[in-house]
Amino acid sequence: MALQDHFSLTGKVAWVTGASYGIGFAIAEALAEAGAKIVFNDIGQAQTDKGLAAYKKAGIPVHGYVCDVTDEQAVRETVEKIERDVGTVDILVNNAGIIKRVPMTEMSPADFRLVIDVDLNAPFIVSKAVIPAMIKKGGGKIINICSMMSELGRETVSAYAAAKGGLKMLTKNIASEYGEYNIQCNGIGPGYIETPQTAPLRERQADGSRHPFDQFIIAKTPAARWGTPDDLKGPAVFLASSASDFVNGHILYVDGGILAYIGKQP
Ligand code: NAP
Ligand code: GCO
Repeated sequence: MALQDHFSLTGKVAWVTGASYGIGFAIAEALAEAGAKIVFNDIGQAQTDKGLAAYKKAGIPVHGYVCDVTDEQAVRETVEKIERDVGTVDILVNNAGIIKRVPMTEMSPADFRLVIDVDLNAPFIVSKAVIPAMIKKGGGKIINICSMMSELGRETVSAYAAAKGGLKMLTKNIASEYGEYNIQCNGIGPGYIETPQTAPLRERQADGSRHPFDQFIIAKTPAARWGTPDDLKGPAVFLASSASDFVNGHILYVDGGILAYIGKQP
């Protein structure tokens, strides 16, 4: 097989969760460009419809489903619909996620549990739902969208860091438990990416200056810029393709070098 053919996803079915926009949408675009049939879901009909319109505008044929990824029954039913409408899921990208930025001592247990539910329990639920068919088919790819907070903490993101740290270890455990069935489970750890989720951290100040956190991230990133969803496209195609068949349990950080850098001297 020619080297470039290893990056082809032709004939594969890829499900990207929570992919109406943001990082998930960009990853779906990339997997489609590499030849995959794309499936996505969102939590409500309105958001799913917005996603369908966005994919249509981008010229990407997709199948969209309403599914709350924390609801195991809904996930099982969605897998059945995907298998009926499109085929067995070959590539799963556990992208759906939320964050709540609250000082831990002020955070309610309910909010803590909600973040853990979406960012950690849901990847377990969705992976559990697709692995049996992957085993029957002879293999598959699972990509969990981790975070800088899989490795680092910071103020106000205790639930998110706990979830993303757990997601790193869930990734390693799926790789360990199902590698013998030719299932590769890896993570992508984006740095700070320009999406709606980080918009509050980039808001211009009243005097037109950059948000203090924005300035902080620029100083902490060797590339001296925020990432964009497009920066994640190549890594996602690599981990979704046969080019990474001997990569398993790895978290690929796409962070512009944040984790390697002490930060620019003020
Ligand atoms: P985003 O803009 O907030 O989008 C998150 C997506 O997940 C939305 O489409 C959202 O749908 C969906 N979602 C949330 N809860 C869901 C549920 N229960 N069921 C189904 N869908 C659900 O986030 P993003 O910035 O694109 O991030 C995507 C992933 O990358 C997340 O896992 C995030 O933690 C991770 N990440 C982001 C960054 C960053 O800097 N942006 C960096 C590292 C990792 P609704 O809009 O309908 O709620
Ligand atoms: C935050 C940000 C981060 C990013 C991302 C970094 O509040 O610190 O939202 O958590 O979303 O996870 O990798």
